[in-house]
Amino acid sequence: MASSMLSSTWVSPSPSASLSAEESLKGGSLKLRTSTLSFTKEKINPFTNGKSCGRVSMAVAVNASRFEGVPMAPPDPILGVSEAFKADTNGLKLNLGVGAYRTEELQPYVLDVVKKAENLMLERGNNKEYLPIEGLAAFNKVTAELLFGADNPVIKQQRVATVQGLSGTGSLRLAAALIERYFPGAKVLISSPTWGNHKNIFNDARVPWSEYRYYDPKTVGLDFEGMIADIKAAPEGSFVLLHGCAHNPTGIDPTPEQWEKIADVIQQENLIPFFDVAYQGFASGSLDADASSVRLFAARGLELVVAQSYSKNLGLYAERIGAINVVSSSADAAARVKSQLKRLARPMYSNPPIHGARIVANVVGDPALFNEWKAEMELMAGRIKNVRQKLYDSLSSKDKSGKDWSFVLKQIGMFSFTGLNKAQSENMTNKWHVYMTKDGRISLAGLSLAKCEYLADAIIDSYHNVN
Ligand code: KET
Repeated sequence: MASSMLSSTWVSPSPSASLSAEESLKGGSLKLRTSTLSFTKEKINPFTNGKSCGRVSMAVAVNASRFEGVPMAPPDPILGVSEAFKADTNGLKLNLGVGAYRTEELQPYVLDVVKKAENLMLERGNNKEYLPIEGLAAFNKVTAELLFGADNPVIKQQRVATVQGLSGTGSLRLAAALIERYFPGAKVLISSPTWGNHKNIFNDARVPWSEYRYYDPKTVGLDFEGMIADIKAAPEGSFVLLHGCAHNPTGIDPTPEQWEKIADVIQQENLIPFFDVAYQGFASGSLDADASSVRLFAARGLELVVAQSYSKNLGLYAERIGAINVVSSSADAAARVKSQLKRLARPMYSNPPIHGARIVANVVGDPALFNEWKAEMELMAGRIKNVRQKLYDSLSSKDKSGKDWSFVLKQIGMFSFTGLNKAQSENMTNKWHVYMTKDGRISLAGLSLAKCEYLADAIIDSYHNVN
């Protein structure tokens, strides 16, 4: 009977908890049950704004929702922008929110190599059996090779534990779970600013984090000294989250010399590098050049963690394909780490999806398709470079204030970090129908040459006329 199923299991009460009264008023459809549970220790739940679903001290009508204590969540700062964009009926609207590649016609793009890889699957009559917990072996092999280079000693010596993950996000989440379980109390240092979801991932995994300086608004460049000082000050054994290339949201990467210095400090201070590689090939157009930061750390014999994503570089956003790689100092440690990653994955999602893994394995594992992929990626990276140049040209010619817009050209990857503040970003959306994240980031992958002038007008207006 529904009225007797009052959920007291959401927060387990202390042994002193007592159900003090129960009333069942029969008559009509109304049944009331009044109960009081007392808890010795009240837990503060960050998601419920102080209203606990478990603490019950009220009269509940059976037709009232058991989910009364669940408040409305705010829209996601990045994916929520796409939802708002869809709802806008203005013909001028432009979605520069999520980092997703569009054609010059602003249409989503499925790479030709992806279609070819999918045709191969059909020809081969591949089945849909469960994958092992660690994912598709052929994928795990090629993904580690793509990252480190096939001849890298870390691969030859079997020191990399690679587990297929639910794209970049799921792979980061798995690594966070590993940190939470085997490095209790260890902190993750993240750049300020960073991709919005990093904080969510570590919060949900209950891994403490703090920020290191990264972006200097005065120079619209890297605050290298601040970054080094903050990393140096981190407690020994902390993880340092680094964007392998094409830093999101700033588009500002350290130079090769700066990477060496970052590695020096991490090594000296006994910290653990943790790379997020979501844009391999998208920064420079070259897969190898974009992996050079990770390879530099591996070449020093450091142990490191690397999350990979194929959302952007193969356009496999919705296939949720990526990997977590943990480089250990011995093959033995790597095998143990892998066993624990599998143990963490099994109760979370059991095993990963096969479709994207097969696409990657087919493309990277076939020399002809691999070369075609590289050409298509250069094309995508090239289109973004073209709109970057045109946006800069439009801003420079239209804005008569003398402001230096050259930072647009210096930034790399899918994004431009415009320096627009929250109110200015809101003006971009409310007045100009340009959808973007409120931190001032625009995705150039969602911009066409034809829309550059319009966007420049919107940016100039927002920058000069809104405080
Ligand atoms: N790391 C970074 C730095 C990143 O920008 C993204 C995605 C991811 C990981 C994860 O991507 P996945 O699809 O899980 O492999 N960023 C874009 C999309 C998003 O926010 O989910 C974005 O910043 O627009």
